Amino acid sequence: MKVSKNMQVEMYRRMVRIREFELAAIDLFKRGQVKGAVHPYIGQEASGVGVCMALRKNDLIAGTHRSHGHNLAKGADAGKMFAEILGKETGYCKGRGGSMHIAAFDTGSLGALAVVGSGIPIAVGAALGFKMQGQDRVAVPFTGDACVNTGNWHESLNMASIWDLPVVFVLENNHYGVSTNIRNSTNIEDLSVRAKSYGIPGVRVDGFDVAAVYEAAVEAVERARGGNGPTLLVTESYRFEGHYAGEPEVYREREEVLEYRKKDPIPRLKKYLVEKKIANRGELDAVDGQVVTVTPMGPGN
Ligand SMILES: Cc1ncc(C[n+]2csc(CCOP(=O)(O)OP(=O)(O)O)c2C)c(N)n1
Repeated sequence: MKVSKNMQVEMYRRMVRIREFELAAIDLFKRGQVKGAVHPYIGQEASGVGVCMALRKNDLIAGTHRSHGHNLAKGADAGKMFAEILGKETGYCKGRGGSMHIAAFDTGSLGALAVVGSGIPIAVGAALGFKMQGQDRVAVPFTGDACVNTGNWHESLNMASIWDLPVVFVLENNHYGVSTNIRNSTNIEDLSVRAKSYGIPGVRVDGFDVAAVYEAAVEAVERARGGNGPTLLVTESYRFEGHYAGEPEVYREREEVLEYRKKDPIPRLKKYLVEKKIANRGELDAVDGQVVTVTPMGPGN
């Protein structure tokens, strides 16, 4: 599939925007300005952006405790998100939800839900609604790898499969559920094979490659929108930060983190765009410059 220059530069812009947002959120947390925890999406940007670029504005997403990136990728306003994280009335949920429960209905975000697996049946319910009302919309629940052994996950995949619901189940395998490596909780390496037991396609992509994620997502979204049922899309990724900001990370070696950091999706895309002469460095540096203006102060502060 040919991804246009504008599309690739937009992918770059959205990923940098998420990275900047998360760095600022970590900073606010460390300065004691955030009540509750912050779970950074740093390292996983290509997954959320690749998927959300394949969606229309009125398609819906449901998230997890780690969903700042999903919301921003779907087009949420960074100022209203910061305001929410800071518990302000001007936030998306009037400051009542905080970092882990941001719902941005204006951009199709049903909400981030911190109880592992709880967003999935909500997205499936939305998809059932679309089908019953004859709407050609798609619902996308984002989940982490720790979710694959929850009842919600299995029941939802089964129900979406038997009713051919327009869902794309996005499973972001960052290899850890808090401190537990997926190897210690699940006895298969390729999680996409689980799709087979529900009679739906299972696709596994490099979650550091935004174009690869986008292409796989376009195919799954078209399938869902065309009435042909759900797909399980596994994006192989890694979180570069701890489970939450300030978490001591005693369960993994520094070398492992540094090895994965070499796959960083943002410099990777920048290098690709420059080397293939799709965009010039100055143009992308300008994107970096624009995004730095994201401010934690938000509207009405
Ligand atoms: C039902 C339930 N059990 C346990 C927890 C505690 N908990 C919070 S995050 C988390 C791990 C989540 O891992 P994963 O789903 O892989 O997402 P990631 O944090 O890697 O993005 C757990 C077990 C929870 N929130 N909900």
